[in-house]
Amino acid sequence: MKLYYNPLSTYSQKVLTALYEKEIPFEGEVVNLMTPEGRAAFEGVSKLGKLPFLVPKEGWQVPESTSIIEYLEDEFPQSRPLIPAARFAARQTRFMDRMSDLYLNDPAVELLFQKFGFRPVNEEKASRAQKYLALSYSHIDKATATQPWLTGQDFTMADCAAIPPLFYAQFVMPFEGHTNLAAYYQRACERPSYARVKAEFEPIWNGLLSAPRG
Ligand SMILES: N[C@@H](CCC(=O)N[C@@H](CS)C(=O)NCC(=O)O)C(=O)O
Repeated sequence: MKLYYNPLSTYSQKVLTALYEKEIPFEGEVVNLMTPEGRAAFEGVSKLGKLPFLVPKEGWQVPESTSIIEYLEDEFPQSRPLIPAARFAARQTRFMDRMSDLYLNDPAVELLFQKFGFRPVNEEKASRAQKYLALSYSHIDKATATQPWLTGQDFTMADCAAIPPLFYAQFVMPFEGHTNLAAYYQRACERPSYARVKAEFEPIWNGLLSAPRG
């Protein structure tokens, strides 16, 4: 099973966190979508051109981070579950996964890319992104006041989705005033799965921050 990913990509980090939680072996191939050659080569593998992308030895090749985790859940039933068996808890997990992708990950990336010049500054998009990010912060802060993880006592797909964007979100909206959110992210950093993901991407990120920009 091969995973096409980039260590800096939040959606790749979401799937890597799930793979490490589940202790499922895979072959990783790093893709660089920032260069025309890297993008063209990857579009030969997946026309969608989006990371992550999972290619099992046989059968359906899976794009979309949530679908990849659902695939892992079904195909590796002995591994640590990331979607609870109980229907209500499963629905909550899937709901928080969607909320994290749409109203935390995408806005954090929009603001980060505008801040660092990868996307043109657009006040309207920025203020919408800030609104969603603030709502997500409040929600996570409230949810984690009484439980360690987003949907309860267990680490789930919702946490795989929410944690990676929080690293970048801090650069555009600090956690100040959200002590439970800050503690939640700290807990995530101590979780072996995400700690492993972070150990791979953080040095690359720090290198980018310290590189001279023209
Ligand atoms: N909904 C997709 C989003 C994937 C996505 O946007 N990935 C980014 C990297 S984090 C990407 O491939 N961007 C390249 C592009 O949009 O051209 C998922 O959950 O996997």
